[in-house]
This record gives sequence, C-alpha cells and structure tokens, in this order.
Amino acid sequence: MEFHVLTLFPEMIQNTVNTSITGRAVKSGKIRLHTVNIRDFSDNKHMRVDDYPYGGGAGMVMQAEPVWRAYESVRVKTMAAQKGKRPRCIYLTPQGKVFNQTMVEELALEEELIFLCGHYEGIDERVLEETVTDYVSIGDYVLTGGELAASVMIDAISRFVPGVLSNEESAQFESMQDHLLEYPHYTRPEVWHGKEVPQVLLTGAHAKVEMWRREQSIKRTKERRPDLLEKNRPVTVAYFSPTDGTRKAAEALAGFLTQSPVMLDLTRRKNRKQEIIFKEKELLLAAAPVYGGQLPKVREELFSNLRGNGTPCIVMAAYGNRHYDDTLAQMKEILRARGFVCIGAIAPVIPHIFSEKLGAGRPDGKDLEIMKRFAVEIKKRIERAGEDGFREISLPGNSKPGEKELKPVKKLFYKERCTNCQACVQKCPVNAISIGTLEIDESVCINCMRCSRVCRQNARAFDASQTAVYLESNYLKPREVEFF
Ligand code: 6GU
Repeated sequence: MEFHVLTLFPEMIQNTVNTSITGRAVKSGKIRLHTVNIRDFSDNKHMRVDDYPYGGGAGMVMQAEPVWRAYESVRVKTMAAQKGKRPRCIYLTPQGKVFNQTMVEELALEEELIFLCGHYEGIDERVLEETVTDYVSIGDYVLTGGELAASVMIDAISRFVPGVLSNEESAQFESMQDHLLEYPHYTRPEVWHGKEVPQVLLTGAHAKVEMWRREQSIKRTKERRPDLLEKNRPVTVAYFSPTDGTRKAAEALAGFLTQSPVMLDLTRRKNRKQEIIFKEKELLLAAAPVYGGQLPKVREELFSNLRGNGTPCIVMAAYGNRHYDDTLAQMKEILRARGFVCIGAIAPVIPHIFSEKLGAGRPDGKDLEIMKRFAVEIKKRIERAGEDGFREISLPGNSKPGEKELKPVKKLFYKERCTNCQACVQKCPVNAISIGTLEIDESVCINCMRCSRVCRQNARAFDASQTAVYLESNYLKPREVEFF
C-alpha cells in the first residue's frame, strides 16, 4: 500500500508514520509513505501558498494553484493514472464523512491513496472539486489542520494491510469488527496492589477463557458504549453442503463479516425440520451448491424452515466453474417469500463434484480477495440501511425455474467392502438410502455423492466420466467470483 500525503507540514506525517508499528511496516516495505510539501509548488517568489478570502472575513485560504501542482506531481505517478483512472484522493475536513472501521477496511483494499491536508481556513474550493474523491472527518471536533487526521487514518488503514501486524498483533479479529469492545487484559504479577488476576485466566481452559472474554466484551460494551451494541448484528450461516465445498466457501465469507458466525448445517435432515425465526437485527448468509443451474431438489425446499422478519440476507450459490444460472435468483425468491430481504449475492467457484479439474483449488487467494471486497460492500449496505431501510438487489436468472433433468450418474456399490455401518444411510441429506437393503432410491437421490464421501470403506463410488468429459471440454477456463 502506498500513501501519498500533500501537506504544508510533511514532518508531522513522517514523524508519526515512521514510528512504532507503522514505522516497522515502512521499513519492511509493506507500506510506503511519500509526503509532498505543497509549499514547494508555490507560484510566487516568497513561496507563499495562502491568500485573503474573497468576500472578506477572518483567516487565510490556501490557493488553488500550488495545491493543484502538488496533486498533479503525485497523480501522474499513480497506478490509477497509468490505468487511465482517477486516483482516490481524500481531503481531511470536519465537513467530511465520519471515519469508521468499515471505511478503514474499504480503504485498506486500495493499492494507493492520496491524502490532502488543509491548513488555515481551508483550501480554495475549485481545486477540491477537481481533485478530491472522498471528504473525511475523524470526529466531531476541529483540529488546526488535516495532518493529525491523515496520520490517524494511515495508522488505522495500515493495520488492515496484510503483513503489517504480526500474528499476535493480528487485529482484524479483535474489537470493532462485531461492534464489541475488547475484553480486559492482564499480565504478571498474579497479584498487584492486592488485586488478583481473574481466576479463569489462570486455568488454561481455553474454551472457558474464550467464553469469559466474550462475556466481558459484551458487558464492557453495554457499560461503556451501548450505542455500539445497537449496531451488533449476529450472523447465521445456513448452508447445504454434501461434499464440503459450499461450507468452506461460506465459512470464508462469514469470516470476513464476523468473528463469531453461527453455523447452521442444513445438509442434516434434522436441521431442516425445525423452524428457525430470525429477528430484524440479524444477518443470514444462505449458501447452497448449484446442481444443473439451480438449487438441489430436496423434498422440502431448501431454506423453507427459516423465517425472517425483514431480516437482511445474503445468498451464495457455489458452483463448479460451469455456471450458477438461476440459482441466485431462485434463492432470493425463496427467502423473500419467507420474510428476508436479499441485500447481496455471490457466486463463488468450488471444486466440481464430477470433475477433478473444474474448480480445483477454489476458492483461491484471488477469490478470497473478492469475497473480502464483497464483505466490505455488505457492511456498507448495512450501514446505509440505517438511513432508509434495506434495499433489495436485483439478480440475473429465473427465480422460479422449471424442473430440469440432471445428467445420469452411475453409482457403484462394492458390497464386499461394506461393513453395514450405516454412515451413508444416516448422512444422506435426502434419506434416499434404505436402512435394510442399502439400495439407493433413484427417485429421491440428488446425486450429491455424499454417500461416497462419508463411506470409510470406500464401498460407495460413482462413475461420472461421461459428464466429466463433457464438462472438461467446455468449462475448463477458470471463472471469476461474481457478486451483486
Ligand atoms: Cl479531518 N480535519 C480537521 N482540520 N479537523 C478535524 C478533522 C479533520 N476531523 C475532525 N476534526
């Protein structure tokens, strides 16, 4: 990440950023800091950059031309300019949008940022119009200039640049992400001024410690920042995933949204029977694999046991690099009818069940990067909803697709290996395998191949070689994750 700062006081920025953790990040090249002194671009012999305000009044105003020249000296070197784009340029001003953690995460996704720091009464409006893309304030108070605000932003953003924090410092998953404050910390000695370290921390019982910390976080936030607790929105991931590809993709996305997702495994028949009611102040991530361009056909429609109350939801259709076709639209429609508002949708690529080549190794690093962008976009949509409610998105595809015949898959059963352990019977998501005969009822089977995945003896397998040949001759080219 490269930070460019246009300022009359470069040493203020240099001194703060080149210290401590951000200083280490500059040294190791994880971030780069480039300050430009606007005074060097003055157009008069006294090197002045300010002048009296038109219309009179107190204070001085920074002139447009030196700011413009300083900006141009940086702009022409940016990667954005090389791509024919305008670089992101942030003007620090109390009139800006108030900086928060979602903005931190969003800005950390950029490869370069320009900060413009004003002093005196401000900068001639005309040059702001031609350079600034974002107006940002760091809080409701007035500073003498934008430099300290720029330093604050650079510090907060740097924490989210990969590699800036060590594992121990790694902070994404700390405070703020779930609108919670950190729990209290203790170190040696065990007793100090007669005060003891809380007993639970001395036990080494990891799960108990985690629970205690979570409780403390909540208690603390209630006491000190009740306003933050209001913003907290528990995330539930309801997923159907016979062979784990969908679960892995959904977990990855959920990890970018919250520290503590609740996982609801709808692959298990039991979990599809019981009705689950969501409050408005929650978020549902509904995830399913794509089977022949639509949702797998289980007897009671997937997600039909979930009930929303204007609850926002994200739909995820995970597919094996062919296409998601109607699946996202279909999921949105099902959930809309059950009281959810679909505020986002994503179609990640996962390994195809019938081919070892399609979707191999997905989601990969680039996919995770796209998922992270999507998560930040979702956080912004949720924040924006505070003003005028959730906005339903529109999605490609037929929301009520007709029945579709799936290509037949030959299922193999090596009776001699079978120990009659019943794992396939129990774990079949559609109850298609007879307890007695272990035969598969083809009218119920969805070809999910979970039976072959869960069989410890490898007594179950399938032959999808015909399908694999077809898929591999048409859909080998890796597709990018799409989101809406
Ligand atoms: Cl970004 N600039 C100035 N001058 N004052 C501020 C601020 C920024 N944010 C809060 N107060």
